[in-house]
Amino acid sequence: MEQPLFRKWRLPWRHRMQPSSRGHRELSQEVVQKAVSLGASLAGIADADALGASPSHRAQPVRWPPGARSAIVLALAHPPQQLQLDCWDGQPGGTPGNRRLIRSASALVRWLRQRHGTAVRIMPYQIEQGGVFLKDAAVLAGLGVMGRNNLVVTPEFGPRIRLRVILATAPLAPTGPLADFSPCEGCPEFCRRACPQDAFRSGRYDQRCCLCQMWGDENGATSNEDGSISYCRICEMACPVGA
Ligand code: B12
Repeated sequence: MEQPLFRKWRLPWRHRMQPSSRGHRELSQEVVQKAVSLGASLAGIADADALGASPSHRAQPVRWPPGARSAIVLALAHPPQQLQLDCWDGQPGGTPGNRRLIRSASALVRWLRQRHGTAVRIMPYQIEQGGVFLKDAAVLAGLGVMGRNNLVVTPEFGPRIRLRVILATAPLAPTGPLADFSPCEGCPEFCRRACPQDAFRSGRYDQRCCLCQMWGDENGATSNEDGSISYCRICEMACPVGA
């Protein structure tokens, strides 16, 4: 029999706490503020059903934890001054930046359980390991919009962020999507023109070109002295938004 992904989702909080929509909004804001106080550069909430129906999840359905009602999205800025955050160093968690995101997410999970008795789960990074599509989550949570570089572009940090999602059974008011933010409109596409593999030559992002670049990176092109790997980030760094 399939194991429930939320071990504690039948906690009595459901009976104790039936917040009004104002209550949902207040709780949502409290969660976002807490996430930021725990180290996230940005945080937001997406409705879990809307996320399940988002373009990537429609194209490739994932195993969805039963009872999930909200997706809490955390972002950590990865600015050019802190390149080490994105070095794949062979340690658990992959990169120092991802480990920081995991630490913030774990602390938020503890807080949500203790303070609100909410059942929560940090979702894995890889889709094949049960993860969700993080960019779709970030867009629905209002952290940013899909840019022409195929990345989420935020007003504050452009596309130079890394993401993590926590699913929760609590009904939290969504904080997005963003209105009135169209950073790519009228832009001469610095990102697309800068791609060393010309991955946008067809007018759409071609994952195969990107993978070619990344294999090259693994084979030495951008390996660091300590053996860690810094994968290509040229389409992120070329973006003037939030720079
Ligand atoms: C597999 C993967 C890769 C693969 C394939 C990428 C791909 N897009 O096909 C490879 C290894 C090539 C790769 C490359 C990179 N990746 Co990657 N990758 C992932 C991973 C694990 C899954 C993404 C995936 O398979 N998507 C499915 C494909 C089909 O989606 P897609 O091409 O993006 O197209 C979808 C969206 O555009 C969406 N969409 C389009 N329009 C709209 C509109 C709305 C409203 C919504 C909601 C959605 C939406 O629908 C499309 C169809 O599904 C995610 C983590 C995660 N769990 O989500 C990170 C992730 C997407 N990668 C990330 C990054 C940073 C990179 C790289 C810069 C490499 C690097 N140095 O880290 C490059 C950038 C390439 C690029 N310009 O897109 C970040 C993106 C952060 C951001 N600002 O958006 C993520 C979220 C990981 C993280 N640590 O946060 N990646």
